[in-house]
Amino acid sequence: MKIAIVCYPTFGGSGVVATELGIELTKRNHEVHFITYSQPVRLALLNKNIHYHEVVVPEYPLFHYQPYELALSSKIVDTVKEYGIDLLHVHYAIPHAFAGYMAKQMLADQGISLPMVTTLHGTDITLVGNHPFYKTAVSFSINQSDYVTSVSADLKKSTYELFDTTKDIHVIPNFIEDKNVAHVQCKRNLFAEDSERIVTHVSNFRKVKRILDVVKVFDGIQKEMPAKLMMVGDGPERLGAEELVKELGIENKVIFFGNSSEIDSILKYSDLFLLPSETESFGLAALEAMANKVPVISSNAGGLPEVNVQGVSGYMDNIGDTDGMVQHAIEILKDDLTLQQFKEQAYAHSKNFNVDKIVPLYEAIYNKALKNT
Ligand code: GMT
Repeated sequence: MKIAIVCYPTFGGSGVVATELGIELTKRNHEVHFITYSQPVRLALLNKNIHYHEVVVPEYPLFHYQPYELALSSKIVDTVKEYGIDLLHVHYAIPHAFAGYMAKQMLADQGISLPMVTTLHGTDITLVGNHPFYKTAVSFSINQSDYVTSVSADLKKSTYELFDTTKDIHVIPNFIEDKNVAHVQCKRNLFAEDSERIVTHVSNFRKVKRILDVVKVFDGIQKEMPAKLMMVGDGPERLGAEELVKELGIENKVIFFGNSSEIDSILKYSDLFLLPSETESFGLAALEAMANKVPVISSNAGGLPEVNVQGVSGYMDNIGDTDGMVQHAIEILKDDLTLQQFKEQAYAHSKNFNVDKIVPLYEAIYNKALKNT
């Protein structure tokens, strides 16, 4: 099958899911064409079945806002015609599903049918898409998609609650490769003493991630045992977190890495992962941690209870309950035997989301879309 994937080319979240999915599809003999504004971060073009088509939006002084959707829908149409694409899969509703719909219409006008699958990822529904300025167009694009998937049952529920749609939504969770591989080099001794526990957080440091809670929980942990905090990622809340770290006098225990392409190597030597988010449709970062044998302390927001199992892969507390999170973190980190048990349990649980179980669910949707559109 020839599949065009439209996504954001970003470090985490929907961009990573879309890129990893595309790469996996090529291993299953599909031809994949990424259409986006820059090369997806995790995409290495080493495979004859992977193509990348850049959407260029020429700057013109008349436009206060440059018309990305227009350039994207034109690019989709041109790519479909040039390469004989069978199906379009858009990740993140805004504006991709809308641009996809426009492309479908332009192609239909030329007698070409293009089935479109839309995957809802989270903030396109819960935060951004729900804004009154976008809501009408997002409802329309969901309803016009041939098939709609969401990354958790919770996100599916929110979509029905927030949008005017009765569309069938298929839940296909985020997925992960088996990370129990020896080739990732462990650089633990560069950052911490053997006696210290390593606590890690990875995100885009947006408000929804509650970065200050990460620092507060770590502060509680380091009062009870020697520990270091690895802060991986970058975004608007970083400055506030750095200030809180100084205020608490724990600068020598916290490392801000910025964006990193060495997430697996950092997770390999981590003992605990913190994800106290305000909202999280799934929590891919938590799953990546578990796959690297790192137990997770998270909030119980959104789809996180579908990923983190209380007392098994880690613990969950209410949003903002940093005291509860500290207590649960200490419960996991208190001795080597307990920590090892949680590490193994987290890893075992991550296998439920193995790429070989989840990617065929997307293929099944593609087959249905091709048959029924
Ligand atoms: O978490 C983010 O802020 C990035 C965001 C995105 O849209 O790229 O991630 C969302 O999609 C991921 C992949 O499906 C999910 O695992 C994240 O939970 C989800 N983020 C939120 O819902 C906040």
